[in-house]
Amino acid sequence: MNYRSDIRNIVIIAHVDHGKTTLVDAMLKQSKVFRDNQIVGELIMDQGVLEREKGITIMAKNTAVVYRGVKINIIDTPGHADFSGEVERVISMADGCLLLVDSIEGPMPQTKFVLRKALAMGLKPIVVINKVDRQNSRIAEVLSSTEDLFLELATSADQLDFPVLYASAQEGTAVTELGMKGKDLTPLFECILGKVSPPQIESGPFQMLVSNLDYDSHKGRIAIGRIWRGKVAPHQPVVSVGTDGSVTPYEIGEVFTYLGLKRLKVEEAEAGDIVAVTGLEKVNIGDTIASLERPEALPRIKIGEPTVEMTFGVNTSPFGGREGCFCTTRQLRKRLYKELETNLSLRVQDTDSPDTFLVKGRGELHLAILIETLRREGYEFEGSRPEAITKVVDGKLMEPVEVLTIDTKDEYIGALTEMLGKRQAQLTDMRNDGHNNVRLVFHVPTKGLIGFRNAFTTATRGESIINTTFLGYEPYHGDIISTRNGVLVASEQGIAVTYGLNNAQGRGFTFIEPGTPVYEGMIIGLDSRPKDIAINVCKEKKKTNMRSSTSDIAIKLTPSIQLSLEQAIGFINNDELVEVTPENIRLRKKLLTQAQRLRDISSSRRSIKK
Ligand SMILES: Nc1nc2c(ncn2[C@@H]2O[C@H](COP(=O)(O)OP(=O)(O)OP(=O)(O)O)[C@@H](O)[C@H]2O)c(=O)[nH]1
Ligand SMILES: [Mg+2]
Repeated sequence: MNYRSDIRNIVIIAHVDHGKTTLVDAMLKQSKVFRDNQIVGELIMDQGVLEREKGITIMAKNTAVVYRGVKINIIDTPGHADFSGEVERVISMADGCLLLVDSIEGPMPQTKFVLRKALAMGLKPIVVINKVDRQNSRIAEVLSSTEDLFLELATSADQLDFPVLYASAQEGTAVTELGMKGKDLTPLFECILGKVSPPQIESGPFQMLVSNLDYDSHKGRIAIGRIWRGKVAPHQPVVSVGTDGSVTPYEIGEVFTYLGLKRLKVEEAEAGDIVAVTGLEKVNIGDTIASLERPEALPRIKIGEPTVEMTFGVNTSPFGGREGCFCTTRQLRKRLYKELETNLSLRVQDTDSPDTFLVKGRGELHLAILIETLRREGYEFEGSRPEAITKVVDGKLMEPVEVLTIDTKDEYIGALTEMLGKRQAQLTDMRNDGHNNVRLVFHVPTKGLIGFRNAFTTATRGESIINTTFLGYEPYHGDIISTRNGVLVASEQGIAVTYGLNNAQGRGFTFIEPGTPVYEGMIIGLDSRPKDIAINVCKEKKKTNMRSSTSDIAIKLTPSIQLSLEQAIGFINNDELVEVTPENIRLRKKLLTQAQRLRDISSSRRSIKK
């Protein structure tokens, strides 16, 4: 075995918001990959539109910097548990990892999840306690709980011997000893060079594992991954080895390596490096690209199973097809199956109904991001309520369970434990810092978490932070009875008017403003009572010749509640749907007329009696 001392491959892992992308910013800026006058902004790697809007990383991405003549390939990953599949997808490209831990929050459930993955892959971790510039940081405690985490997860003694750095990604500084004044990231770069092993390479015919795909309108499909053996050059004949071992011959088009945000065209790349190659029209993530003489497959990437499912179907509402560019079953089906090529933890299945598909993901946010992406591309469709995916093991029904961590204030403990009790959550830990801040940890079935975030934000007035991570499958805990109130349903098609909406506000909250087109069966608000009620929100006030002193006073409506897409899919019940178009998100009853809904209730009562 040989080593390539001119390269290091690292992946940056952490819980959500602990500062991974900010640290990559600082590494890029300090390694001078930009021109002096170039304006690059913040969170440079978060280039996706939704990443920018939400301020979170959704896709793992590659970049590289050069430090003292050594190229450091850096992979930034998302920290949100719903995108764990991205970490699993790219982790095999690295030899070492930077494990970031927030100096106040300390190790969180996702810190544990990603560290376990990294140690299982045999990566050499460097711990970076980040955000040391923050007031109230608890660095000593955070370090000690990080050490505990390593003790719990390490599979060999040498994994306990990890270097620790104290950093402020925001200020672009890192130091090796607490109390030292940071100047720049030199200590971090030095630590990467000194502690992360250079890539081990095997000489012999070319072999690379595809970890990502990209598209270019001229170049076509671009396969990205690490070369494990040999060399690759433009026009080289190769094969791709697929899931079933099938071998497809290709000729490499161009070869690129990374530097900063650019891909550099090169004449040759060698084992140990991370490259992008063109010319392989049908290659997939997980496939191996290899030489003709030794077409051997590398181990495929292992991705965790999805835990939540919902249906996507053609929009069957009376407004169907009005606002979208792509509204047919064929278009929706094609787009969903295409998504599988890059969204590895997603699953799509046809169902008994030809215009409905079952889509499975790693959480509500994972599915919501997909819906939002499709909607912005011009797709129009309807989605059902997300459900936890159960499975039968040895004849026993099992369901997914998650660890729920809540950072909140003392005064909300009562309300939260009551809400969560109804959702079958069990409190496993509670820590108070003596300053009115408390961390609550629960084990809760995934089904109990669906729609919980809405209720949570309202109950804690937006003052608390919620995090979830997948724990495992446990025997089914029993059904949860929906605690949501009934909804206000439009009883007629037309345009909602102030007078009609005012009547509706007499019953509860409304979701639409006057002037909104509605159809019979569309949900326009939340009832203050448990039962649904149909209301004619298009009804105008009767015109009379008589002026009455009170009734002519202009009606003032309470502003409507605008549900975001994520809130909408968490809000609906099983007999309801979310209608998604590029312009609107509407909620509706599956059965549109009141007569149909009444018939349905009485027939389900009859079947219960039997
Ligand atoms: N005070 C302080 N804030 C920081 C520091 N590093 C990051 N932040 C802030 O923390 C927030 C999250 O930073 P990101 O870099 O997006 O975190 P991330 O780990 O990439 O988040 P995800 O990719 O969504 O998991 C941003 O508001 C940053 O400005 C730091 O060293 N000090
Ligand atoms: Mg990020």
